[in-house]
Amino acid sequence: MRTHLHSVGMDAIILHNASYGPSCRASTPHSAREVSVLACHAILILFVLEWTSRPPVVLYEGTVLPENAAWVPNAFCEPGRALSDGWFVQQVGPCDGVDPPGGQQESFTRPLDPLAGIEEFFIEWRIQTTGDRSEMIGVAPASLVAGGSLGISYHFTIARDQVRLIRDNFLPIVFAELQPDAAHTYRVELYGSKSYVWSIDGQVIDFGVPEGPFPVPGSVLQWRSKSWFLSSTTRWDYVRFGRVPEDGSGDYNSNGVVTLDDFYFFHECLTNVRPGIKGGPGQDSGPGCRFADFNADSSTDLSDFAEFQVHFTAGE
Ligand SMILES: [Ca+2]
Ligand SMILES: [Ca+2]
Repeated sequence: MRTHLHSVGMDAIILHNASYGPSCRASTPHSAREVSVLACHAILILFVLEWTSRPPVVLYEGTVLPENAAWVPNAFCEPGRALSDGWFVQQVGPCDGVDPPGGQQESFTRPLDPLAGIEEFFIEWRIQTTGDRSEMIGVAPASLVAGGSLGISYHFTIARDQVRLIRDNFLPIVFAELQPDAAHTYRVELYGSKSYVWSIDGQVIDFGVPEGPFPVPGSVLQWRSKSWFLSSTTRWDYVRFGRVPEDGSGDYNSNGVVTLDDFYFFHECLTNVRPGIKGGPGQDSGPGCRFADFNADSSTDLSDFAEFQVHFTAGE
């Protein structure tokens, strides 16, 4: 058993505590060797399937189309879509031949079953939309929903200057105002049955006791852009979810070692220039950067980088 980390670009599944299968080098005579190698490869494939079935952190970084990063698409009336400088861009509007409400839309869904039962779960996404808040009645222009069969859900609808969270019909609906014409960083942290915290750009918007643990078997995560009456453009920088990394560990993907994969996120924390979330001394680098904040002073700066280097184990 050893720790293994596997990634495919940055639109990757980062694996955790995976166990290598046997080496596929042959040490037997020719015919038997071929059988041995084939069997070995089959075993390795099974290992890979096992790894991909229980990733602790899943990343979509907007550098490939979502359907090429294991998200299941569902589109209506051929909305516009493009990749642009690390962002996935959706353009939606009324559908030719179809009277509104209800125009172009496309969603992407991914099951959360591999993470069911996890005690410290986060979802973080960064988006910007031009859509009007009048579209929210039709769950447009942008939404992200974490939900499942047990009725526990976190249902966000996002417009250019307002966001809405619905957890349950029996709970108050939470609205927050947004600075328009800017991308915002949304983060939800769930701690079993104990607590949930929702923040935007590092500022806590809502928190409380969840109705139950999440994710559970059958839970899914879905994000979408949709036209109800109007046209809009929504840009997704990333959608990330998985185990909340340990504070001050440098280990973003919770795989027990600090490597280049973690450095990608450490560097982001160090250099962030965003509303409410900034890298450098004296700045608040946000809740998504607690893993990078070795001295727990809220900022991610060069003193944290020095400590990151101490923990860094290249190639391991
Ligand atoms: Ca790591
Ligand atoms: Ca710090």
